[in-house]
Amino acid sequence: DPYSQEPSRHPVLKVNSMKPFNAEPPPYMLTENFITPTDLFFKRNHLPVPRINPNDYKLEIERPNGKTQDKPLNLTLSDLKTKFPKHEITVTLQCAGNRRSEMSAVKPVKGLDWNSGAISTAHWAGARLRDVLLEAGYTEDCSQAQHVHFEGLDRDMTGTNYGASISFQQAMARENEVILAYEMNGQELPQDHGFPLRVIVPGVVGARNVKCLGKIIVSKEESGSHWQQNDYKGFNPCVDWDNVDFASSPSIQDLPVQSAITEPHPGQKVTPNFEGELTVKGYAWSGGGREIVRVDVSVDGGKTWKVAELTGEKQKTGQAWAWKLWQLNVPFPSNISDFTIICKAVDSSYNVQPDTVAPIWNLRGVLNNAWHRVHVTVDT
Ligand code: MTE
Ligand code: MO
Repeated sequence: DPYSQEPSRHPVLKVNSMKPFNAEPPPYMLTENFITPTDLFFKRNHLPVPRINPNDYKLEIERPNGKTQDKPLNLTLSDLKTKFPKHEITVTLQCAGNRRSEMSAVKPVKGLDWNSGAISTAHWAGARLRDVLLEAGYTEDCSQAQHVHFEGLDRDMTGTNYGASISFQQAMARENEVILAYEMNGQELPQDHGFPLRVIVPGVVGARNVKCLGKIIVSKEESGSHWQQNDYKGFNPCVDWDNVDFASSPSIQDLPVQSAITEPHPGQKVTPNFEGELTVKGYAWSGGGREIVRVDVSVDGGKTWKVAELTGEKQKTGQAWAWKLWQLNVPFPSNISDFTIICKAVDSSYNVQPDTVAPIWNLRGVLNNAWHRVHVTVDT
């Protein structure tokens, strides 16, 4: 059993698949802390989690074209920690499949049944990818350099490793703050999150944040991996498995603006607090470093809206890599037995969320960022 050496996991997680291990925290726990406690951070594995001896570990980086005779640059963990400045960032990761269950409610899709918990925030530390690429001999003006491939050390029965790529420009731009992380929340990376080294690409879909990094390749082409080419792409709602052409869509990189309600939970029996109000909580985040500037909440099906109070770390303009948590006390609707709470966020480019799922439905169930709705009943 390739899964016999898996790490232990927190029992509170909702398991969407055991082998490989995929799980999310209960929504209300997600917004109890700005930084998600590591054991509650969502876990998304396509393959068995590899066991890696840190003493034997080496990251291999291919040299620039034209220097192909050169040996690759090999870095040990201690090289990565001592030869490059340590860079620390707070970054939210979201799986493209977050909130897929609402998409399958419209029409079945292929994929794990994530609720709204395939998103979490951590404090990461590591070496800048840019510094490592410069050390390997790459410069900003390398014309052959278009994409940076990351190869994981996890592999399937046929010997295929997990892999993905980002653009070379994304990797090299200082302001993008892409790092090769060896720490998560002040501790060494846990097995589930990519021990001993993973790439953190702020603002970019979880799938490109390759864990258990074995090799980095710079190329003229995008990664040929299954997860880059034949998965993690968006399509028109009328595209189905009989006519899908994966080559016709670009791979998902930056994610769109997102928000969700974490409290109350769907179906909850709610009661007014002593001031006759209901407390609603949630998270909001956008890709590409765009900051969340507003979250709107409605308890009357979208007729009237109130603005929620945002909390979170101060982040630089264009480098808002982490989510905002939000909260709002709304007047408790009177004389009804049930109602629906809705939230929607606005980012710094004034991007907004679509109001329903059906027009953004896609066969793989990715990129669901429709207004989030939670239906509750009044406890009388
Ligand atoms: N890296 C490797 N090596 N193997 C994987 O299966 N899954 C990717 C990405 N990196 C994956 C990987 C996907 S789809 C996501 S959403 C994130 O890791 C999840 O990161 P997490 O498990 O730390 O939350
Ligand atoms: Mo993912």
